Amino acid sequence: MGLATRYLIPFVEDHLLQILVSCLVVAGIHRLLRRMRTPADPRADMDPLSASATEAESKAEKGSRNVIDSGGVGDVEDEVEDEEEKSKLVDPLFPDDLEHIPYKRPRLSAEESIKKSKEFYELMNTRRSVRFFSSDPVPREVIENIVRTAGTSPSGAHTEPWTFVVVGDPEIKQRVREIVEEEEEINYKKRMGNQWVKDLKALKTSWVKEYLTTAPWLILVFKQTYGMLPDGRKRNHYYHEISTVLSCGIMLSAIHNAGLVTLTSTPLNCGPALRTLLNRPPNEKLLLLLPVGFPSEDATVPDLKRKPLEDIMVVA
Ligand code: IYR
Repeated sequence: MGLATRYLIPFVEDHLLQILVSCLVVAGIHRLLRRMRTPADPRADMDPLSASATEAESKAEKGSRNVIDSGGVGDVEDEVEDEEEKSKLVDPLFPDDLEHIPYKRPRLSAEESIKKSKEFYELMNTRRSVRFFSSDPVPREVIENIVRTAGTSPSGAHTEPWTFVVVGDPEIKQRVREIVEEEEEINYKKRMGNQWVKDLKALKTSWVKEYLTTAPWLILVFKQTYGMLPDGRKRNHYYHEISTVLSCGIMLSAIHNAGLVTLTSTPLNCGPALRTLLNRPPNEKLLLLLPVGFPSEDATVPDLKRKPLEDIMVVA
């Protein structure tokens, strides 16, 4: 007590201004550090195609605060609404009294089921990623059926957060190729790094993408990060990334089933330019670029083996 009266109080009285200024500086630094620790946009590492999206674009994408980014795989925090957000709720996706109707599938015998699952596996096991395409035409109706099939995919709350842009026009294909090759050259030379380029060497990939102009069709798959209501308000698209990727898996099966080939190409950093070229709105982000057609006569694929069942399945 004596010490406080003798030293502390006179010290505080003499240095009041300095103490106040120091407190303000410390509070400022604390705020700055907190901001720096706020996690980056979780999409940044899941959306390489849009990696060069501008600040303005990402702001537009986040839009009004009632749109929750639940594109990833369900971080609880993503789904939590605060009071302010609740007051901006839009109408629910479906009426509360939405009818639930009976659903049945023909019941196969065990033998039939084994036979069919084996046949489907054998069909899918002949699928390969192909880089050499024939320019032979493929009827548009086939592409329409493939897109319809992709559209049967499950999606978060049935939001169907996908857009499939189909390109058959040679001039647009040429522009797509130019955009992709320009970025891919930088990717291979600078962005991907030595290890990645080394890992791909045997696959004979490069930044030259002839297939983008040879294949009769390109399908560009966009995920919709949120939906737009007619009045301009935004609607949450839950799990937009995983939903769209699921639709892509179904699409790959549909392409293969139609006797065609594709290449699951994911050109880094081309998303914004391709979105602009194709006049897609800011809520759409490119996920995959699929050339679709017949393989060329002299097409080859690397002699790769698939992991056996024992290596991919664990019975717990
Ligand atoms: N996106 C590049 C590089 C590439 C990356 C992977 I992983 C591949 O399996 C193949 C290619 C390209 O399309 O060339």
